[in-house]
Amino acid sequence: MAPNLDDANSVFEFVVKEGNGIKGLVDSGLSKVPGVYVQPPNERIDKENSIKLELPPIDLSKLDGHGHGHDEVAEQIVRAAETLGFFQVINHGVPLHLLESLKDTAHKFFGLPLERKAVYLAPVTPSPTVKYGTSYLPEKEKALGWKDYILMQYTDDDEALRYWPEEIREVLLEYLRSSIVVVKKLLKVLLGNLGVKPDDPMIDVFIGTKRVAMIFYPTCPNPDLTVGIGRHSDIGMLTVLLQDEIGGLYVKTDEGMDYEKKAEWIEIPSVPGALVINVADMLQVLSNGKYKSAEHAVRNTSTNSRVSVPIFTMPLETAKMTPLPQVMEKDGIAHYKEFVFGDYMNNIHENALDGKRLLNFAKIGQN
Ligand SMILES: O=C(O)CCC(=O)C(=O)O
Ligand SMILES: [Fe+2]
Repeated sequence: MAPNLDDANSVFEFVVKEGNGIKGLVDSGLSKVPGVYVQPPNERIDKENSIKLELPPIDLSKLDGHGHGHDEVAEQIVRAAETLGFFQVINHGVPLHLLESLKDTAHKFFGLPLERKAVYLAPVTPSPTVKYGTSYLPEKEKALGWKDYILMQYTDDDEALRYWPEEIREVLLEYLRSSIVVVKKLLKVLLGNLGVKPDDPMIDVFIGTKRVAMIFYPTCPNPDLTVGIGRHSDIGMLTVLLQDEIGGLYVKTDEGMDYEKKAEWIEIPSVPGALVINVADMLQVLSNGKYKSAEHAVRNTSTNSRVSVPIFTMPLETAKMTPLPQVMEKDGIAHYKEFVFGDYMNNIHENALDGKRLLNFAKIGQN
């Protein structure tokens, strides 16, 4: 049944509980967003106070060789991770036809009838590793995000082939396989720069948890008032993100950033064939703060729906996190305490999005 748009409970029931999502809300016809989607002014993404990222995409094909080309690219990667914490890569080895197919598949999935998607709502999903939903933590947020998503945790191919939605599993598995190769290359460069020679078992601990999502940001009648995803940093090691040509991903600059602060927000422009890479919290911790896990958010548009396909690589839940000994030898002072990654994750799942507040959990002198 169509919701009563003036009644927050009715909207919540329709969008969140029944699983119609924002997609269902938009399809039911609306000329302005319901009140629960209106963000407080300080949480909105002010386009007027933004600039586009000028950093050209980094050409990863040169990483495969040795010598000058390799070192130059490695330096570009390190520099980007130390300053903004976001960069784009091209010639990454993930097939371009696969990227196109992922975007099409995401549109098709969210266009499926409710029954095909609602079976993956948290209370009924056949596997805890697959979850269809909307916003971030709708039960905990004051204002909801204008997005629907399907999120999967990867354990092995058999499990994925059994439980992930059949419409999307093949492309996602191929995307995961080829992107993990990219993540490993980048981590070798980033950890290598810290004086660490990571072997395979070490990398397997650091990126032992892998999640992949398809996110759908439907057309929004009031994009100035809403956010697709509010300010947050990602919790793991590195995130690989495919965004489409609509754009809308913004990084928030902050005082502590070694980046020329020209605006409050830096838009990561859509570059055909590129993947966006960002540093997440655990890489910031391991590097004792050298690499920056930047706050970012997504702005909606009134003219187009947008899709994105992120892969979140994270440590094993049991992994101990603390600044790496090689970094400590140089730095002397640790800015983060030792903790178990699973505890960090549990902490995030209990809190609505609030920028990088979560990292305080790991900061020395904060609690
Ligand atoms: O959709 C995007 O561009 C960003 C998504 C994101 O930041 C996230 O899911 O953590
Ligand atoms: Fe993110």
